[in-house]
Order: sequence, then C-alpha cells, then structure tokens
Amino acid sequence: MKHLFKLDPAKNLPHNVIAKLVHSGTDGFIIGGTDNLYLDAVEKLYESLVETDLPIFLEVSDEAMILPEAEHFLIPVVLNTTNNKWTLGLHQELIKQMGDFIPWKRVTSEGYVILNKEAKAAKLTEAETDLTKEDIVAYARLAENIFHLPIFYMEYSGTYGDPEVVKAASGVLNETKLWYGGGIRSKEQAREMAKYADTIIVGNVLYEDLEAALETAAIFKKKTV
Ligand code: 1GP
Repeated sequence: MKHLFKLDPAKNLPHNVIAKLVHSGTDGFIIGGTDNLYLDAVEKLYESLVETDLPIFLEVSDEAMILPEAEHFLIPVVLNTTNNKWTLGLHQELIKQMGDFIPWKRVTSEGYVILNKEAKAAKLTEAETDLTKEDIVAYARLAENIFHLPIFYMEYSGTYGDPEVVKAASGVLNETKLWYGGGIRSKEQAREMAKYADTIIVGNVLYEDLEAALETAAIFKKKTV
C-alpha cells in the first residue's frame, strides 16, 4: 500500500469526485478528522465508498465516530504528548465500555508523532512538536522495539515535512511500517516522500485542488495490459 487518501467526514464530496478518487491509482481510503465527527456523516461517507474494492480504514479519534460495520479500524496512539489521555487514557475507557464487542482482528494501532504545531490535532493532543531528527528517530525505535506498533505515523498535517527526517526514521524501522502524511500537494512531493515512507497519506489538497490530488495517486497507478 503506497498511497491513501484521507477523507474528512465533516466535508462533503460529490459522487463524481469520489468516483475519480476510487479510480485514481490510490490504494485505499482513511476516514478520519479532528472535529465535527458525527456518526451519520461517517456513515454517509463510508457508504459513498462502497462501490470500491479498495480498503477503507476508519480512524477512530472520537468514540462518536465508531461505525460497527467498518471493515478496518485504525487506532491512533500519540507518542509525543505528556497527556496520556491520547496515548492510552481514552483507549482504556473505551475498552472498559466495549471490550467484549471489539473486533480485534479488524483493529490496527498507529504510533503517531504529530509534528506541525499549528495543526488542530497537535493543539488538541498537546503534542510536543519541537523535536529534533534524533528525537523523532528515537520515537520510531520506541514504536518498533518497545511497543511493537505495526505503524509509525509521521503526521505533519497541513505542512510539508522534512524528507531528511522521514528518511532517518525509515532507516531504523524494519517491521513497523512508516506512514507519512502532511502537505503533499504535488506528484513531486508524493514521489519524494514515497521514497522513504511505506505509505503516504494525502488529505487537504483533495478539497482544494482535486487535479493535484489525483496526480499524487496517478504516479502509483498499476498498468493494466
Ligand atoms: C492528515 O496526514 C494527513 O491526517 C494528510 O495531511 O491534510 O496535510 O494532506 P494533509
């Protein structure tokens, strides 16, 4: 999986746009956002994607958005915060309520390092974004070797990150997959980050410049003979 689009349930996408995204060359979709996460909007978005065979991941950042029939759930675990509500607190509360009913085989956790201090998610989670390359590499090692997280997610949402830092993090990961998201607005940027990240995630640009968003996926399109 090289490319995923992240769709915000709080924003509407017309049917013809969804169809273009489905056929763009992307490998799948993440449904996720930071605010105004309501189940009816999540459900509507999820249903609008049913025509695709591509995987659809529901990234649960609020219990209000849990759609039980979703195929895959992604659970963010924020590593660079001292407010442990975002690392394990909310998780424990939810498991306490619903533990008997959680389809664990459909659940994947993501070790997040949130790196754009202006992003809503950084403010909400009180992320410590003032990090050096060495700090981030250490988080990558921690994700893989201490917590055995399947995904290490470098989240620069809203701004383009430093490819050298992504390269350094990728250099210390063997088992854990490196996901990169943030500020990808062109195929050149997509290609650059995809050199180091296992998967790149493209969000905002699809609401601002659809053609540019489609190009970020088109470079990964498999040729059919
Ligand atoms: C957001 O990582 C994604 O969670 C993608 O970021 O919206 O900046 O593309 P952008």
